Amino acid sequence: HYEDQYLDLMRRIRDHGDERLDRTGVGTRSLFGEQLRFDLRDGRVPLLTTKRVFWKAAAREMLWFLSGQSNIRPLVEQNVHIWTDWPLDHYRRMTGENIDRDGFEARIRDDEDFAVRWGDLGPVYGVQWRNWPRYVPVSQPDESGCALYQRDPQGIDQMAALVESLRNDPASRRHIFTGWNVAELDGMALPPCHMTYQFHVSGAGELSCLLFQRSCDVLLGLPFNLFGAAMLTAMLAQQTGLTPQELIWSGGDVHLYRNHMDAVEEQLSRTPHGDPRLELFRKPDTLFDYDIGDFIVRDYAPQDHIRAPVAV
Ligand code: DHF
Ligand code: TMP
Repeated sequence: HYEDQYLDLMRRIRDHGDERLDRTGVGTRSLFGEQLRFDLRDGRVPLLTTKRVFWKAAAREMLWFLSGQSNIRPLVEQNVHIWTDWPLDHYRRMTGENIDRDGFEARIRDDEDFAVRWGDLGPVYGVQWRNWPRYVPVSQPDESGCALYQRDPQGIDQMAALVESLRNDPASRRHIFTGWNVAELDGMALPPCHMTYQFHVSGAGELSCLLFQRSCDVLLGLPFNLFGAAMLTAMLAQQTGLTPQELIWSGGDVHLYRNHMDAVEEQLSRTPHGDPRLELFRKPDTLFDYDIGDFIVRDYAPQDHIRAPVAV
């Protein structure tokens, strides 16, 4: 079963991972440099069956990335809570106010000014994907070649460029987009984890995705990241007249948090079953016109959700 790779990775980190103290203070066990491969043909999707994965939340997150936004407000409005803890932590530290999560989300939802002030994650994924900063000269270069540059409000749309290159130059080895904008990492709530995506078109018109993830929370983050990458590959394939072939996931620091160990044991006691398929109902005009109702996962009958705390 495709999911055995995931469970084997979990087991190997549990048994052989290097124990270390991480940024969050929770502590992890980690392995460095791992790879997983998943077949994407005929709608196959690497969605875990040993626990319920809220794939619609992952899908809404991917659509939010594609919209170019970085404020959590649209996610909160759709009852997606996965990004709330970081702005919430920032708000508590800046104001000293001990607001709870529901109260914070209610203010984000009901008060636009509050959302603008406190709900933004900085220039994360969507901003870099759709609007990577570009600078244009506004003065003639002086004798040493120096000129003044101004930020062009219209940055580089890496996703639109990707669709174009897949269509017009399928054999290219440069089908890449990345969120890792070194100059802007400081302003991000978290530097991108799933940071670089490369695509490959086979001679037979099949599209594969290679994702590099520098840091991976195997229990909570990875199930979302795998679904997101498979969904993105399906959308790109549909837009460019290709068929999805394979997802190759590769991870840098691949870890289990110490406070996830009971959840990990529970999940490892279960056996994967089933063969869910991702289906797209319609073909929107562009990569940026999908909405949540365009996606359905068939034959997904997972085992119970396993609750675990996220390290902030
Ligand atoms: N930090 C850490 N430490 N781990 C992460 O996985 C992570 N992921 C981020 C941001 N920062 C992170 C964004 N993605 C959950 C899933 C994905 C995600 C953030 C959080 C999560 O908590 N999932 C739970 C609950 C999902 C829900 O309530 O909808 C899960 O069981 O899948
Ligand atoms: P770091 O920036 O110190 O590496 O912490 C980021 C944590 O979030 C780390 O545990 C990896 C995890 N993560 C994922 O696994 N997937 C994601 O999509 C995101 C945003 C974070």
